[in-house]
Amino acid sequence: MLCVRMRVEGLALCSLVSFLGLTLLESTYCQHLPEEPCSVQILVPGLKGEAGEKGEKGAPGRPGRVGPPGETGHPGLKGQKGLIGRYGKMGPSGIKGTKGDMGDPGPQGPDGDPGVPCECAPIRRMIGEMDILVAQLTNDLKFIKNAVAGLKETDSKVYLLVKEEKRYTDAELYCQGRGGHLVMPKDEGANTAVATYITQAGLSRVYIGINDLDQEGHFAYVDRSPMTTFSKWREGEPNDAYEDEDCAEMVASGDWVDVACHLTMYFVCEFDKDSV
Ligand SMILES: [Ca+2]
Ligand SMILES: [Ca+2]
Repeated sequence: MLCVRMRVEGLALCSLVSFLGLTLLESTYCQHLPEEPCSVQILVPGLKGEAGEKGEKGAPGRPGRVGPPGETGHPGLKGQKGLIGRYGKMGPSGIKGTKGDMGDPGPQGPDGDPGVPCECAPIRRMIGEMDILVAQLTNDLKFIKNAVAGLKETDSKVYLLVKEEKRYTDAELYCQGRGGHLVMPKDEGANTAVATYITQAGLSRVYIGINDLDQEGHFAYVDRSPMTTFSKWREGEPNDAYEDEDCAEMVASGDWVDVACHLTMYFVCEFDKDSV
């Protein structure tokens, strides 16, 4: 330790220090000269001492700094197969495939629950009425088909050859059901028109609207209008053969023949043009 201090100043300063009560500081600085505190002292190092005994092994030092990277090592062995990865994102839709074959029919299903009892009478009645309507429509359709097949018309009449074999009265009812009668040729022109009609159809005979049902031997038209001057009976007709010929047919030549009314044959209806 080096303590430099002027003596005079030291006296004054030390007095001040003592005065200030800093006796601790004084004893520290001037402990080697108790008689003359606060004198100048020069301390010289002593001789080098002998080597001390080897100390005990010190505590482990701190870890050193990270060294530079080493050389690349040889490739290691292939590792084991890893776990299955997560599903990837859904890819875009593919092209629509071709339709496959129809599968086999499945097994029959179980029986259904029993139905609820209903008031069937009205429904049955309704179904019956519908059946009648269907029958009527079927007949109408047949009529239309006949009509399309070939109506024949003159200035005042429309003739329809019906290719359904019917008895005389049924044939007349058929024509009446459509607003007409069995054909009633009342002049040569009308008779020729009907004759041509059946000839062109390849037929040899049809019912016409003439009969003597009301009074034997007195032929009249089916609408009960009387015969006038015109008639076209084939020679030898009407002969009422077997006393059973009260109806009339027209043959391909246009001549009339009285025949039995229960025969079934095609027939020709006529309709007034005004009512068609
Ligand atoms: Ca007769
Ligand atoms: Ca006859």
